[in-house]
Amino acid sequence: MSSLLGSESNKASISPASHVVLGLGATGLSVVRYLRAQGITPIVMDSRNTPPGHEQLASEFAEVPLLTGGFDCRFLVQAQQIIISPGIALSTPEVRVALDMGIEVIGDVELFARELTKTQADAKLVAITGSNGKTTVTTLVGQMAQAAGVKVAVGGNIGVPALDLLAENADLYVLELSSFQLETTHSLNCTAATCLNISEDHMDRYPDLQSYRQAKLALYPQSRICVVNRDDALAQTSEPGHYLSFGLNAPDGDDWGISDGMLVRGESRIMACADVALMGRHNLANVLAAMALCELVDIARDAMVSIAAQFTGLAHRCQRVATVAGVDFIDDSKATNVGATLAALDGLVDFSGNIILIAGGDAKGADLSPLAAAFERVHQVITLGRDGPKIAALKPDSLAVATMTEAVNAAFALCQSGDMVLLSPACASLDMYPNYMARGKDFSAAAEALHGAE
Ligand code: UMA
Ligand code: ADP
Repeated sequence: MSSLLGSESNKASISPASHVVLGLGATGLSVVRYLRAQGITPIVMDSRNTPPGHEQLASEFAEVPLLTGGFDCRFLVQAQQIIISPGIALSTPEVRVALDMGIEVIGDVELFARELTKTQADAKLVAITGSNGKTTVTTLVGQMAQAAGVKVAVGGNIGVPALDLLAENADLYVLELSSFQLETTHSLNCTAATCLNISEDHMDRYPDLQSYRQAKLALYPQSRICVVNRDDALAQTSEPGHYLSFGLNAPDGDDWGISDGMLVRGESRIMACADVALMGRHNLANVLAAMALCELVDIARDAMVSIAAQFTGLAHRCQRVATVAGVDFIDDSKATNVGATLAALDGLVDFSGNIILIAGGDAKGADLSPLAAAFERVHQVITLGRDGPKIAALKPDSLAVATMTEAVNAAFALCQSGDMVLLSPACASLDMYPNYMARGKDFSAAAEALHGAE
C-alpha cells in the first residue's frame, strides 16, 4: 500500500500528472529538477518506504507529490510519459501495465539526449559502456579532454546524473552508461561511443547473457563512430556502421593497438606501454579505448599521452592500500563480477610471491566457474558473504570466514614477506555493506590494524 512522504496533501487530493518519475535516487531528483525547469510538475513514486532524497525533494520541490512503498498503477496509466530510474526493471509488473497500454517509458539519459539535440546541438558527446573499465575509461577521457583545454562535463553511471550536466554548457559531454540506462535510451547522437567488453554481470536482472549484451550493444546504433574491442567477440556487432577498433595486438589500417612495446594508432607510435601509469594489460586496453575516443573528438595527442603517463587509477580498483611486514594488501573491491577478478589475476601472472585472494559477496546470479582456472595462480582463497560457499567450492582447502577482519587476519597469517593479499571479490558487496567503497575501506582498515599486531 502506498503512503505519502514529502507532501502535506493526502493521496486522494493528488491529481493525475502528465509525467511520473519512478524512483527517487540521484536519478529521480535530477529528473524532477529538469521537469520543474520546464514548468512540469510530475508525481514521484518509489517502492521504498523512505527513499533516499525524500527530504531534499520536500525542501526543494514541496509542490511535487511523492508516493512511497509501491508503484500506484492508477497514476501510471494516466501519465503521458514515465521516467524510470535505472535501478527499476522494465519488467516490474506495474511498469508492464503502462507499457502494454502504449505509455512511453524512458530513462533520464533519453531525456538528456533529446534536450542536448534541441538546445546544444553543436556539443560533442562520447559514451562509454561495457562490463568492466567504464569508470576508468570515462575518467581518462574526461582528464585527457581537460588537459587539452576542452570544456568537458563528465557524468552518467559514474555519479553525476546526465541531466545535471546540461547546466555546464560544455563543448564535450562524456557519459558512462550502464546496461540499465541503455535499456531506456534510444536517441543519443554520440560523436563516438564504445562498448569496452562483455562478460557476465547483473544476471539477477537479465534472463541470460544475450539479453544483457543486447542492452549494451544498443549503444552502437546511437553513435556516428563506434570504437570496438577486436579482442572481445561478444562486444562486437554485425550491424553496419562506421567502426574503428582497439586491441592488445598490432593493428590493421588506422586501428589502435600494441606493437613492439608501444601503443600505436596504425603506423603511428604513440607512447611506450612501460610509460602508461596504470597497471595490468586490461588497463592498456582501457588507455587505447580512451585514446581512440579522444582522437575522434579532436583531443590533441600530447594531452592524451601526458594523462596516460600520470593517471595511476581510481580507489578500490587494484590499489595498494597497505604494506605490512613486506606483505602488500591490494584493494580491488570494485571487482563486482567475475571478469574484473579474472583481469586482476591475469595482471599478476608475473608476480613471484604467493597470492591470498579474498572473494565473495552477492554474485548477482553469475556463473562463477570461470574463476576455477585462474585460482591455480592463487595460493589460498578466503571467502565471505552470501555466495562465498560457491567460490570456496572452486578451490580445494578454501577458508570461509564471517567478517573482513577475520579474512584479513587469516590471510596475513598465511603470508611471508613478498606475498600479496588481494581483495577482488567477483561479487557485489550489498549483502554485507552499503557499497563497494565501504567494503574496500573495511579491508584497508583491517590491514592497517595489523601494523599494531606486527
Ligand atoms: N527503486 C525503487 N524500486 C526498485 C529499485 C529502486 O523504487 O525496485 C528506487 C530506489 O528506492 C531509489 C530509486 O529507485 O530511491 C533510484 O535508485 P537507483 O537504484 O536507480 O539509483 P540512483 O540513485 O538513481 O543511481 C543511478 C545508478 N544506480 C543504478 O543503476 C542502480 C547509479 O549507478 C548512477 O551513478 C546514478 O543513477 C547516476 O546516473 C550506480 C550503480 O551501482 C553507481 N550502477 C550499476 C553498476 O555500475 O553496476 C549499474
Ligand atoms: P566499471 O565502471 O565498468 O565497473 P571500473 O573502471 O570501475 O569499471 O573497474 C571495475 C573493475 O574492473 C575493477 O576491479 C578493475 O580492476 C576491473 N577492470 C577495469 N578495466 C577492465 C577491463 N578492461 N577488463 C576487465 N576488468 C577491468
